[in-house]
Amino acid sequence: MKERTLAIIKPDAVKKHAIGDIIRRYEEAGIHPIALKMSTLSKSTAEGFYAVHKERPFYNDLTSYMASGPVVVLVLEGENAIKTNRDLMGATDPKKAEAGTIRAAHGASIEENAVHGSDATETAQFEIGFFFPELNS
Ligand code: IDP
Ligand code: MG
Repeated sequence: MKERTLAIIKPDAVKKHAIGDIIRRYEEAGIHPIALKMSTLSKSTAEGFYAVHKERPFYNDLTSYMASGPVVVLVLEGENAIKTNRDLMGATDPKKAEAGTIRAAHGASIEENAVHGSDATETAQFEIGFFFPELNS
């Protein structure tokens, strides 16, 4: 099933100059960017995006980190894009991420783990609309 997912190349991966490598992995996996922008999120934008995590102990650190430098936000489209991207990303903790995944290659820590990817249909719809309201039908 052709679907869409939201991905973010996080500040640590942008700083390491891994944008090109990460987008190449999306393209090789058949999940193609249909929208893309680079910007530095404000703290309140990061808080809104991660509102689902607001009760978690790492929420304040996570949202400060996400606002600490430029990110690349992408909508990816392809067959089973949500799961394809989650498989490409690897486990949240880069130390536990399978070899060959983006987080194994570029993640620095459980927080600075290189990429975000929507985890389900509903979250993908919310996240795409959050950054690209013009795309939501
Ligand atoms: P996911 O990104 O693999 O879906 P989530 O559990 O949704 O993982 O967590 C969202 C983000 O919060 C993670 O990607 C990571 O940056 C950060 N995070 C998750 N767990 C921890 C933690 O235990 N300590 C610090 N940051 C965390
Ligand atoms: Mg998540």
